Amino acid sequence: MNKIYLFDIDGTLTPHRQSIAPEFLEFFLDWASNNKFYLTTGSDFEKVQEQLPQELLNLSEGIFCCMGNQLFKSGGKELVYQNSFTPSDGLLETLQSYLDSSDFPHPWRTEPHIEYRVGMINFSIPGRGSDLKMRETYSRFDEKCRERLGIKEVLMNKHPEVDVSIGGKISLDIYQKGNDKSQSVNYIMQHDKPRYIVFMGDRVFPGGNDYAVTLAMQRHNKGVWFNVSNWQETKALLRLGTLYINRDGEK
Ligand code: M1P
Repeated sequence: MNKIYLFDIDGTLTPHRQSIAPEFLEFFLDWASNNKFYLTTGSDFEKVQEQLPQELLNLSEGIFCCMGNQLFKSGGKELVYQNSFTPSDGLLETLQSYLDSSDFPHPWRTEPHIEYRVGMINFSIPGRGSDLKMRETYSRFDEKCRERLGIKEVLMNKHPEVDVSIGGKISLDIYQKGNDKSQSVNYIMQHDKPRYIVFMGDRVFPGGNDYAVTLAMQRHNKGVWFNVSNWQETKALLRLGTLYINRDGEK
């Protein structure tokens, strides 16, 4: 197999925590019928199913959830592997201290603030129950105060056993050091052995949760990646891809 595509979901195929846009879905289903691709996300499979229709999941080679700590095949029917992660009491105490000290107003918050997923936890000051409006409110607050960046830096210094990344708009993903999205690339390289991988994500920069994918691609010396701002850019890139023939002589 020559080429495998790998896509992040939130911010790449869909707006954050929202369903795929109908006009993109139509295009992507057609594209997906002619190309091999995997999905990789910080979210759990339940959220993936909320955002992408089963028809599309069935066309994928696999779905890496929870930062690559869980892999499903056959559209979600077959669990291939999963990792476990138990946060230490010290880590949970540090998270609680941030909930106590954050300047984000308490009345605007909704529980839970910690979501236990396979191989990771997700921590959110405004809470996982935030509606769209509160997600935007916190996102603006965070852009101004850089709260999540501060939390990430402190957590990684104080708890060197974990890695922390900023995935979406209101939360941080926390998992055992090294158990990040690079697991997706390592799996594909070992099992599919493609000549190269094409990756698209919206957080391909140091500190972003897609960055580890590109580091793994560099280690394997395979592939190209694109940092996109939204699904419209992903669509434009996929359309461009059909316009040229690459050095392997394939479209
Ligand atoms: O997939 C990207 C991120 O999507 C959500 O982020 P947020 O709720 O902060 O916008 C979360 O599921 C997060 O874990 C995930 O990395």
